[in-house]
Amino acid sequence: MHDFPDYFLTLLPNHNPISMKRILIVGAGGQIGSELTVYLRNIYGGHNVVATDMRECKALGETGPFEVLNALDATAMASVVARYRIDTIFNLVALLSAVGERNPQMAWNVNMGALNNSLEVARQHHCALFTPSSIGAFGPTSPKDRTPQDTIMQPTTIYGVCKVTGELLGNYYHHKFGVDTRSVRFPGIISNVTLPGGGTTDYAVEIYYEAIRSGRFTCPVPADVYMDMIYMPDALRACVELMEADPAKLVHRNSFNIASMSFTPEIISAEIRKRLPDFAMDYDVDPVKKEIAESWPNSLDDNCAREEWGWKPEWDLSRMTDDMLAHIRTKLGR
Ligand code: AKB
Repeated sequence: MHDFPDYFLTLLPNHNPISMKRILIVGAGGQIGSELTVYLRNIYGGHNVVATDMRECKALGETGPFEVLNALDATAMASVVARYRIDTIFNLVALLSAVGERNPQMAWNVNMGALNNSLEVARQHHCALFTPSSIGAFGPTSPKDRTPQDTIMQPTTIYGVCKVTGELLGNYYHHKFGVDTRSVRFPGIISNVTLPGGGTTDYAVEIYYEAIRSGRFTCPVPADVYMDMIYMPDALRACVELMEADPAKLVHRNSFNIASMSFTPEIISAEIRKRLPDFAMDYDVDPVKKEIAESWPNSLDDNCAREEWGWKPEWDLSRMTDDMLAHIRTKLGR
């Protein structure tokens, strides 16, 4: 057995002891990867989690191994996997929904190229593979409220098309080759370490920074559009809990709906105003983000994740708002 930090025992209360893993994170420099790397290193040990990104990333090299890796280079990916005797890959490479609409060809090439290489390397080197899907895998013809796990998926963005294709490919590699592929459909992720970039839900991160920085925010998404969101600590825990789940209990694999909170720009702004009464918000709606946001579900039904691997969110909008404002105040020195 390995020595794990004390909090580790409370991390997965309903699960078997955590297995030892040697993990590769592809695209570790982004919003999820920068925090997932540290989170996984705290659980599995720094030297067992290899962070990689296209660009040098000093901070990720301070707590464990870091390699510059282009996820579109399958040979280079396979060589890192072999060198570090990796058994689990987290592929986090993706151009997000709004930026994808500016260059659909590039979004397809990057998102599918990184996934395809991760699947093939996982197959050849007998690795498990986690790849996030998204609420963006749904589209205007999906049921809007409490969108079910298994339902119509006809997204109207290239990002969503990549996510649906990725889910199908993940299931295909599991059935055809026995690769242990698993995934969750992430809501918009709210965090205070690394900014997201190019997403439709990014406003829900930017609003907190601007609330502290200037006390005002111009919102690019219409006032009354609901989207599902999740706070980073819940998102990180979901990754580990799913990858540690007993495979015999998984009816689904790619990909699980998970949910924790759903709100509109007006609701999050009112929540901030409870703490900062002078906070003001106006709108300059971006037509691309409007169309995307309106095509996505208002909220997801996450019952399958709850039943099959014990998913349960711990953060709601109020608690997250307290935490976000406190962290960003410290970060900005205000
Ligand atoms: C985006 O807005 O594109 C992402 C997502 C919900 O997948 N944050």
